[in-house]
Amino acid sequence: MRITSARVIVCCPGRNLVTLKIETDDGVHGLGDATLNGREIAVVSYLENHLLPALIGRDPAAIEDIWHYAYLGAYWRRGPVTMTAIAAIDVALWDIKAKVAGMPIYQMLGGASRHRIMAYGHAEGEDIAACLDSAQGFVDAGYDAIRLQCGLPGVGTTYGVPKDGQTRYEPADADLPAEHVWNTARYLNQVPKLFEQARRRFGDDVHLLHDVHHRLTPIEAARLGRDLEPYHLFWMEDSVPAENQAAFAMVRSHTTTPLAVGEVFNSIHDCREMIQSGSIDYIRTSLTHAGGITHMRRIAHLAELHHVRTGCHGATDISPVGLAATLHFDTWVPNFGIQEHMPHDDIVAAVFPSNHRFEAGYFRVDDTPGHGVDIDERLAADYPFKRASLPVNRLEDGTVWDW
Ligand code: CS2
Ligand code: MG
Repeated sequence: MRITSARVIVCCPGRNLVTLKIETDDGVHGLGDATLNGREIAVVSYLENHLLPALIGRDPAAIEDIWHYAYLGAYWRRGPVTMTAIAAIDVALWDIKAKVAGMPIYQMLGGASRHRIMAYGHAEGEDIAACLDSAQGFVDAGYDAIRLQCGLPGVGTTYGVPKDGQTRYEPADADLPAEHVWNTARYLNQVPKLFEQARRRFGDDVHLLHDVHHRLTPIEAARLGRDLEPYHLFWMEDSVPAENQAAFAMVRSHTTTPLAVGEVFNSIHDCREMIQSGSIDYIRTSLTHAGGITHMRRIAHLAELHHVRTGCHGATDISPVGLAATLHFDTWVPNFGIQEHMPHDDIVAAVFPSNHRFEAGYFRVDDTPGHGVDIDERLAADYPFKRASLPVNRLEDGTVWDW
């Protein structure tokens, strides 16, 4: 069996999505997700100019060899663009291998470790009351886990809260970066009130999560973790910017609030220290941005040795292809924690018909060979790429800050 073609399909059915399609001389094709929110065309260029030409004529079954050819062979290693490109190839090859074997990907990995996958939904609102009303909808829908994000008094736009007119939160909503304003003090005062009211309204059993989105210093994160302890969160995510892995040990030393990190990571080296030092509880790396199934498996095995569970990134900038591959990974991985779920618009489901099911807060994959997702290329062509940039965040004095 040989690879005969490898093409990138870029479309924008409500948001930009990048798909790699690898075709073979046996007529079997595989799809991978190459979406990197706000940097899509960089990944397209890396694939089309540096990786895909070298795939033609290769054996698609040689996944490990092709992975190392793309990673070690690049010389300039790692980074989100490189590792998203490699991930797209990896997932497409796993899709092909599983289709040829007549098995769903989770069976190729070693079979199911669970019969359903717990997901968490995104409750959000411009203030505490609106956020809790949004959360009520998830409770009524049967979710066992809900992320809470709310606006801050006196701060115009903040992460995770739809702006006027947005029915669903999509941060990459402007051609060039929108500029947001941030106030840490107001945030640190507001979030404990949000969770205190949430526990009062919803009780102790529902899992509650929160995403700090990289905006605190270690001591501020330590304070927030301690202030949230009475509300026993499932996790506090991305509490500090993660280049400094040692910062997580400092936060950990001050609080028992579980710590999650990793959606911006793209290799095991980004998280090895913090996993080995026991500084985190959940690793959030995604198959789409961290080298695909082949590399994500390595990260999960390291995490398993240190009581760290997975909590894969699953925002809408992970395409249905990336999500489906992740669900097969979640079905298999022994140290599964939770799966993020931000539903795509209906039109996205039309472009990417898929077989996995979602009901009352839980995913289930079926036994369709591969990852179970395809792409309607004709329909995709009706939605051409439209540049969209993630925001830039500033403090009130104009200092650029983490978004
Ligand atoms: C967020 C993401 O879902 C999350 O946890 O951190 O939505 C993130 O803001 C986007 O993926 C950025 O493109
Ligand atoms: Mg996040």
